Amino acid sequence: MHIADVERGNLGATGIVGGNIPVATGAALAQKMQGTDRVVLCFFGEGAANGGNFHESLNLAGLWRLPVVYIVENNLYAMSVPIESAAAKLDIADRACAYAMGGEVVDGMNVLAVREAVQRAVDKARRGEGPTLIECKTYRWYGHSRSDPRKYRAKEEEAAWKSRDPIPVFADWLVDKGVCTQDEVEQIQANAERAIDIASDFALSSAFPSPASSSALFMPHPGGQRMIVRTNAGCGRGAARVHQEPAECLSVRRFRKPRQRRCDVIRTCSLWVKT
Ligand SMILES: Cc1ncc(C[n+]2csc(CCOP(=O)(O)OP(=O)(O)O)c2C)c(N)n1
Ligand SMILES: [Mg+2]
Repeated sequence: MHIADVERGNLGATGIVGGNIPVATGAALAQKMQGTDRVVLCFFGEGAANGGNFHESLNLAGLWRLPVVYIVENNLYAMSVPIESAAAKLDIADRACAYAMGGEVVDGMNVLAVREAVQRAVDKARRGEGPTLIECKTYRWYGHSRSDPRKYRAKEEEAAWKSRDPIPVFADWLVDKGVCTQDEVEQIQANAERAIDIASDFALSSAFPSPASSSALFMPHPGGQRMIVRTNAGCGRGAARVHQEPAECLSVRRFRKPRQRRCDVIRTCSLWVKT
């Protein structure tokens, strides 16, 4: 979730729900002021659309005709809260007219429908015709987090959405239309899994940066820095010794149960080290 790649134009996610919406709006204002033809795509959930950030941002984007496409992934739940309990109107796209921009509901399970809607909105923004709000009706397979038992929704509802999983549905469509063969689809799948394996192996086997070289992983704390450790070499003070030699571990705050991931047992713990 919390990823960013600024060099490639990904300004990152934020732990503040809806916090990315004003950031995207500011980025779109920058594009307009600099006269580029770049268009900002801004993704968020339907829960975020009930926050003030959403309304303030869309108001300014509509007023200033900014080159931004707001894409709300309406997966029916904000954590555990069903949209019916949180919004008086169930189509978020209807809110676009309040800010003088186009609003469109799209089947978020249909890859090509989403692509076409976004392409239209991007073309419009490039013509100087301002922002669009696209609402993708979709679903989230799993819980909001690993500790979410999903008691707020029915297994039948989950199964009905899962039967429309856009990845296999789109793969079948490609084969049906003769765009590619079943073998090619399986090869693409295998390549994707391999890329994920390589990336996660690289992450797990990489050394932790030292507090001096990174501000991202470490948070200031009186007397030291908070450090999040993922390790298969023990937890708590042991992990501090492995990753932070010769830092002195001040205290271990918590650790989660070991979990099995492929062949590694990974423990996650949070501790403070003296630097
Ligand atoms: C400002 C703020 N309020 C509350 C939270 C806690 N919180 C994290 S996710 C979430 C639900 C967001 O709902 P939605 O945008 O629909 O995202 P989804 O749960 O579908 O991923 C909440 C309330 C937060 N991170 N930030
Ligand atoms: Mg949601």
